[in-house]
Amino acid sequence: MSFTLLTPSLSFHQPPSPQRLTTLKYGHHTIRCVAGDPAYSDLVTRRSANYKPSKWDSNFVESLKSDYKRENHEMYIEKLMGDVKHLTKEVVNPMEKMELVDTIQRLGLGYLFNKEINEVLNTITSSKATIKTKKDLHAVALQFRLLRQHGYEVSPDAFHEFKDEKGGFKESLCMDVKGMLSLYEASHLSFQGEVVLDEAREFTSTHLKAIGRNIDPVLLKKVRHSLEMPLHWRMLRLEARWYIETYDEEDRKNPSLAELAKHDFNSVQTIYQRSLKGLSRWWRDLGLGERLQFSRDRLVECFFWTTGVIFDPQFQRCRGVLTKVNQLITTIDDVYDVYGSLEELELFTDAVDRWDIRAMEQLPEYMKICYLALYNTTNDIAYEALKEEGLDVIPYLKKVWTDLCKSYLVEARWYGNGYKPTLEEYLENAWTSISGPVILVHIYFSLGQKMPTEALNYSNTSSLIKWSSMILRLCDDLGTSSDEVARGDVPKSIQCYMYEAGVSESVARDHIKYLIVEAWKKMNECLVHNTPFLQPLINAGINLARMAHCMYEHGDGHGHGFSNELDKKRVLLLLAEPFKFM
Ligand code: 0FV
Ligand code: MN
Ligand code: MN
Ligand code: MN
Ligand code: MN
Repeated sequence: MSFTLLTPSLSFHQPPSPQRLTTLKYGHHTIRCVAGDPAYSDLVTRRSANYKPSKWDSNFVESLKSDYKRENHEMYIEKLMGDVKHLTKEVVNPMEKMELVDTIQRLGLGYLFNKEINEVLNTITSSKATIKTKKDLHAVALQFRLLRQHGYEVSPDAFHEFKDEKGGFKESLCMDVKGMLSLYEASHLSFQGEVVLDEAREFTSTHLKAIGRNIDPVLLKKVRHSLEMPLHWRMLRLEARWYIETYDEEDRKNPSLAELAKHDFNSVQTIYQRSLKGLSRWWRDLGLGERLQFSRDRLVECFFWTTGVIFDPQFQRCRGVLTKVNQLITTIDDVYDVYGSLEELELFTDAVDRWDIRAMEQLPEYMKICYLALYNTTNDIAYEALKEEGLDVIPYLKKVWTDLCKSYLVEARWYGNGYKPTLEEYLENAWTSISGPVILVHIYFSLGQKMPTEALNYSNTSSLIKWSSMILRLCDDLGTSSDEVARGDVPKSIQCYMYEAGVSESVARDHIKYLIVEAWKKMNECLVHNTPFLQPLINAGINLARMAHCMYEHGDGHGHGFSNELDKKRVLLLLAEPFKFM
């Protein structure tokens, strides 16, 4: 089989010789020994990240239980589903149709009404009715956002209507808070070169920040929420949770929608709970976290990532795979960044590249257990794909893991040599070393459908994987690099830019935030011209980037294991606390 998954082949010029002798200084003696020998391990100095133990007791996790029983509400849910379907047909006004679709999606119900949503969007694109809305900023912006989100070709030219003769947005728009908010949200779906949307984002954020309290309180709440993080960047399930609560405060809410959203949220939550309990047992039985005390034991956080990336209840198998993969990435990343010596890391990288059980022999004890956990878990994942879909995915899984380890090694060598890469050089390696390709390729083969392997080489697919990973990397650097650099690590994007451009940390951080916005534009371009079978992967790519914003919004959510109360509360809302019914 020949394939060139995700073009860049990482530089890995010197394949290590497993028997290479290493010279270590011990007092005034010089000792020569081989990495992997017990004597070697006693002599090498190791870093520590002082990661704290998991905040989530496995007893607590494995006893999670919801009072909500879907079986008791099945008939009623059926009726509510009917009500909503009926509603999508009944509403004729194009503006109301779009608002209905938006509400359905924000309540987290979009996945239940794909057919109805597509019907609505098709009538909107094909009817002349929308022309009437030309002067209504909210309508134009909402239409743009919905159509673009769903991959329709749509131009932002309509926004020029709202500019004055000097070429800027009309100041009078400031009175229209709802329209400004819609334009702000729409501007985050821009492509490269759509200057009018950059201007819109600038204009609306400035003016939305300045609005006073004299507006409708629910609208004010929405404005603040959006300024904190735009809708397009938000993790879907947490957004659903927030919106369900906010929707209850609306004067014009539809009771069937409000009820259905709560039932759906609670049912999905029970599915997550069951899955998390099983995964917690898997991790406990594996015992890897316990053996490798230096590494992050973050099963619950890894599951939280997973629900953000793949939320549909139907993708249960995929969530299982992804949680395991996330935890393995987390552990192996710590081997490279914290504990392993350069010689050991060369050996480990070589062993992964060989993908051979015999390669384990060359490794020190602590790496053997790690290697076998990776080897067995990956082979189990591949076994499932072979059994269920008749696909041999080992070459693909092996390739992404090898690329990841090679990119880790590049960083370890840079660190070892005190080398300071340019930002560009760093990023070319770092979008791989953040593990996005490992995550997305595993998702691709665990969706429970026979996925065409060639699709991974389509330029649009590679581009999606690259830019999603890039956002993950940049957000991670914003959240984690202060600690990393303090304990000893390669300069991350922020530090690379500081050295290169001779600027302060705060200027460098702003530059990284700018790069995130640019990466989003490239990712948005992947929303169009795609084949339907790639849709779940596209969603996962976008959701991975959203998760990155969510995880690192308040610092290092993953490494610190949600030590701040706000983050902890989020996990509980998502995984433990159902909506109550009167
Ligand atoms: C981040 O850690 C980390 F471990 C990630 C993102 C791996 C797991 C990925 C998911 C659960 C999505 P860290 O900041 O140490 O990563 P780098 O690459 O900066 O060492
Ligand atoms: Mn790393
Ligand atoms: Mn790390
Ligand atoms: Mn590192
Ligand atoms: Mn990091």
